[in-house]
Amino acid sequence: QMSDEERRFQERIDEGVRIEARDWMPEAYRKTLVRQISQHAHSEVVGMLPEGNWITRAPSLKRKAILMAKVQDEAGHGLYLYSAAETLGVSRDKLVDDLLSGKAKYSSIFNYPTLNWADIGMIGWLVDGSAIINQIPLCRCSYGPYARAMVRVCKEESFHQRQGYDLLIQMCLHGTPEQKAMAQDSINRWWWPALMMFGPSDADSTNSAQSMQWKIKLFSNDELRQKMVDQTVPQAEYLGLTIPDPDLRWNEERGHYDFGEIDWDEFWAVIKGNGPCNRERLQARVDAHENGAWFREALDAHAQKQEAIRKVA
Ligand code: FAQ
Repeated sequence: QMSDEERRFQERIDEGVRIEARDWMPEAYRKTLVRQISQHAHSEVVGMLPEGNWITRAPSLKRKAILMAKVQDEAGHGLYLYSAAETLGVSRDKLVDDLLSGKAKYSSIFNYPTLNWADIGMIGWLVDGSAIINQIPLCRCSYGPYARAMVRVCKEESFHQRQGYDLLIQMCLHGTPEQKAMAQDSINRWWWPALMMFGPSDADSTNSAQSMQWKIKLFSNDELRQKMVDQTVPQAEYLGLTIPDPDLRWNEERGHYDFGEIDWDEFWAVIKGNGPCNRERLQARVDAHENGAWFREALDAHAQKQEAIRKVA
């Protein structure tokens, strides 16, 4: 049973009114947004690790500069998103604590290792590519601060996607047979995890119905996953790479590609903390936080000193 306030809130959503931080909102709406936005922020931050792993081994100065800029952008995205979450009355310290204690989720994709240089192109092409497909609709979601943060994030993600594809064009169309083989090995490992980024199938997506009613989500997990497949298959053909799915074929009647079943056991195992790199990723964040303690303490001491000076004056 909806209260009058809740009914009015839903009417505003249905009319396409943007909800702002100071507006009344149901507690469950606030909670859902904190969950999704903080999970998104954590993904950006943990997402720096797989690519950061290759900065010292980039094959040229140009590629190194591009990769450093991209990884820095992800840090920036994390910061915009933590700020968007803070407008909902939760502190960034609390959100970071939840990540470091293993309580909060972040995207499953960042629990896979980057084993060769083609993986850097593959992450840009497939992972940033999937991220854009998922995030473009979020620019129109019902919560103003999240929607506005997404506009800039999407512009940067689209540059990231292009740099990944450009890297793979170099390797696949202008590279040696060994480089092309490296790219094929990479897509063999990243294809399925990239499809898993969109979340469980609609039948198992517990949050979807409510989030769609509130226009936090505008498309279902399966709809966006289909969009990713349809958009990516021709790009793989151009690169001359084989997508590791024997069931993949164009369905003239549907006007979409049919594709094989995701290994859902693998998906849930990764989400529950048992993917190939979950422990390593979390440990890297815990170490970074502990190693940064002196800096937070120094900021605190500085603030207290300034406060004392102000009081005397
Ligand atoms: N990984 O009911 P649903 C990036 C959880 S892009 C982990 O369908 P929902 C850019 C879900 O939280 C990646 N957990 O959930 C970049 C829920 O658990 P809970 C980040 C997942 O929220 C590129 C449960 O499963 N993007 O970082 C995943 O309605 C390159 C049931 O699922 C975003 O976060 C998963 N893949 O839909 C950075 C986008 N899927 O909380 C660096 C915003 C599902 O009930 C380098 N988020 N779960 O315990 C969303 O659009 C949504 O949250 C979905 C999930 C679509 C991810």
